[in-house]
Amino acid sequence: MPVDAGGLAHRRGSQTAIPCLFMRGGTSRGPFFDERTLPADVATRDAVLLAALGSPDERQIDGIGGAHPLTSKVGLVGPGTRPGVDVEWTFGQVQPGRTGVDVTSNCGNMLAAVLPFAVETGLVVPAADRTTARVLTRNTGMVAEIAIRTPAGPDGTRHVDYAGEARIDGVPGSAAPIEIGFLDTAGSVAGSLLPTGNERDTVEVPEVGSVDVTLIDNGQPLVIVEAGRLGATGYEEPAEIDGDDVLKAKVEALRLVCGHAMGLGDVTDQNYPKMTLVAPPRHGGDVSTRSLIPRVAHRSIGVLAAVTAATACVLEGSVAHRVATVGAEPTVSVEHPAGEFSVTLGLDPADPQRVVRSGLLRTARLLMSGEVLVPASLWNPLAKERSA
Ligand code: NQM
Repeated sequence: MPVDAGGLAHRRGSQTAIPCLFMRGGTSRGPFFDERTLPADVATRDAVLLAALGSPDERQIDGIGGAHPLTSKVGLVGPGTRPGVDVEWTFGQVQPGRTGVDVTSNCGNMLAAVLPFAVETGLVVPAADRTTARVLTRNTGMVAEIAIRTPAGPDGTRHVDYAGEARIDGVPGSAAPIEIGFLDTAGSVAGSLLPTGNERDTVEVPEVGSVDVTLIDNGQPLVIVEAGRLGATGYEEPAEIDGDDVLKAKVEALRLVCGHAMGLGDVTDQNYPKMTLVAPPRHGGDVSTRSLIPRVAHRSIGVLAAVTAATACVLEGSVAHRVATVGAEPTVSVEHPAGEFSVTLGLDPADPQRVVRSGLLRTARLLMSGEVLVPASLWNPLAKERSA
């Protein structure tokens, strides 16, 4: 039987209990909800999500967030309402230490858990050993085709298979593969693949001087810069980057200037663009990366950040192309602190500089099924909703 996320939100003494599945998606994790069980009013919904994760406390001690951007995420899933779409979801980034639920950009890691969630909760009913669905990420209008394994058990009922042989760097052990194919991810937040129209720009930043960057968005808006240009090697451990206030100040100063150049305005309080420091590969891959998302170092690399960095590698003239060793191969191996991330790019035969699709492998796992509790003073599902 599929796990039922538990029906409707309900009162439990002084608290409100909300059905939720706690899932790992790729190298991220967080609670997933059937969005129909949450408050319809966005301000109340966001207050509930912040309380559920424990933000704005930096340690998220009074919630179930993991006190790091990668473990402080939520997924709000619902049935497809548009033609050709089976499932729709909204990704929410909740930052430790900050208020607000950011729904502006994508998360390809959390995306990996969406179809498993939909099967677990009966939104999608599997009919074969392999279930494919088209999933719309509402944040940016991105559609992905996703395939998971759904074998039949002894009683004939199909379930999500989490066990398998697929390994992704950044997650211990192995699990069942989840295949993700993206089409048309260019310009997810910045409006176009190259928002300045250039493969490489030179920007002036008082803290850094004159620096070459590639400003690009193939699913995730990125500033790509040679690590050496910021006084880094590009091979640092994430903890070294997090502990280097001088480097982080340079990165943030560069990010603010590039935010304007990308047409994103003042990005001081935004979670984009993310920053990617590149260097020549060292472990048999095509390029080495260190990501900041955007103020904390990523333990590996985001999914659409990897797609976007791989795309930059094939663009002659880009900062990434300069240090990368990409050949005619359609698969780009992006090295990161925990290993590597392979992205298979589909190039336009008429224009091999144009990436028209990308494919990659992730894994996910249902970690816990139950209810998350928030104070009923924030949301009382028995009473008329009020704005937070
Ligand atoms: O870029 C981190 C992650 C992400 C987002 C981030 C992601 C993506 O690793 O698609 O997956 O950049 O904030 O989960």
